[in-house]
Amino acid sequence: MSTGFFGDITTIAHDPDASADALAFRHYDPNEVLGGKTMAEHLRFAVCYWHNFAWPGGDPFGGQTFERPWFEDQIADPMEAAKLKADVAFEMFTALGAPYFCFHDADVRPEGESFAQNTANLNAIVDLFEEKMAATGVKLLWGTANLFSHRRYMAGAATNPDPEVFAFGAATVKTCMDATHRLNGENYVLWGGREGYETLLNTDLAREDAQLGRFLNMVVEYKHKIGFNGAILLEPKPQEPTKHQYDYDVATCYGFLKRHGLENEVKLNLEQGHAILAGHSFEHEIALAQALGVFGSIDMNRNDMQSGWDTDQFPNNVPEVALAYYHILKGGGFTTGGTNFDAKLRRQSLDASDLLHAHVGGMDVCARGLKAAHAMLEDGVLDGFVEERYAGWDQSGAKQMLEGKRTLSEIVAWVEAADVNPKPKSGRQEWLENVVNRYV
Ligand code: XLS
Ligand code: NI
Ligand code: NI
Repeated sequence: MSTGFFGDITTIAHDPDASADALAFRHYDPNEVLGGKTMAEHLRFAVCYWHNFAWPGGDPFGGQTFERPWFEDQIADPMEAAKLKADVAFEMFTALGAPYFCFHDADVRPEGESFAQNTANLNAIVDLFEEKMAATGVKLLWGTANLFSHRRYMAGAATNPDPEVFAFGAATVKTCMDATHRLNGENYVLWGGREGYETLLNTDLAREDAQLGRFLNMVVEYKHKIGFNGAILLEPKPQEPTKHQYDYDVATCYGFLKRHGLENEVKLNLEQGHAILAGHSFEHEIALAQALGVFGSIDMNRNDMQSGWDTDQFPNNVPEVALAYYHILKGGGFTTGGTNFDAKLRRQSLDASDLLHAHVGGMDVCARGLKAAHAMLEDGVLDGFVEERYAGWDQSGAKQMLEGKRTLSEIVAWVEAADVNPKPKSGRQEWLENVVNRYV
């Protein structure tokens, strides 16, 4: 029995010729094959629970704008509300044909008075999810714990000066990992929302680093203990909500993982808007994570160029998205990861159909980006140029330098004997940009 929230819409089809206002995919065809994989297999779309079903539409100057039948002001029993929310959520995943979803504990279950009550509430919803996943075929891309909304976490979870908060957070992560494991989640994400500081005047950086390192090591130990085969992913973000966050960007996270012996255990979930906040581009973060062997998954969204906030808008810039997928495909594509829309409506987009249009548009933008990225790789023009640019390193003398077989003095001898006198070559950036422009 449908909740009727989306009217009579139950599925959205691929129809390139659909009329302007019709809900249809113009570019995303889950069955279209690119390089031996379907688009669905390449993109591995996930719908997030929090922005779509838990967020009331507030901003710093105003509260709730959305009226949803499962919100507190509409339904007295919070567990009934959570169930209705789940019904609507699965109706949306199904209508979109999204293979995956993602959630935080706090998005899906009512907040209890105690840890035990939170766990019981979560487990009741996980029972329900199990049934719904079996009935619909929708899978879990990742689960996570919300260790940032409740006031107990105002000074962080793992990095809190109070060990009781650390313990409460650790216990909560265990229950969320159990839930993710039960639901066959393919990853477990940790976004350190308040793992950072507001002022150095009250903060001990060395202690907080040690606490965060121990916390993540416990997560990895527990993953092995329960035999969770998914990937553990950290999600970098430089600031917001705190002034400075420890998981600043890919480079910072990699240093942290190395320092705590976790670089082979933990990978990264990269978000478009977070890359921009850190002063990078999305493709920079993806390419660096690939280069360091820690690429895991992506949170797809975009920021408003003017605002300087993490505005979590749906993507609509095909060239940008194409370069992101270019680096993903170049690294071999997703394994456990996927494309999670960590994106929300604008607060004036009140209707149920706005939720659908937002995702349909986002999925179409990703499909266009993927097609362009695949074509760029297949034609090999860009890759070929890069290979040629580094070709000198294939020569034996050059190899010896890189492999540590030549000292500085030996290099001097070689430079003198062979009269080494390098001639600069063009990097051909404008031509490369023109090449990209032909695909997007
Ligand atoms: C917030 C983060 C958050 C994570 C999951 O900025 O993107 O939504 O993806 O905790
Ligand atoms: Ni995110
Ligand atoms: Ni974000």
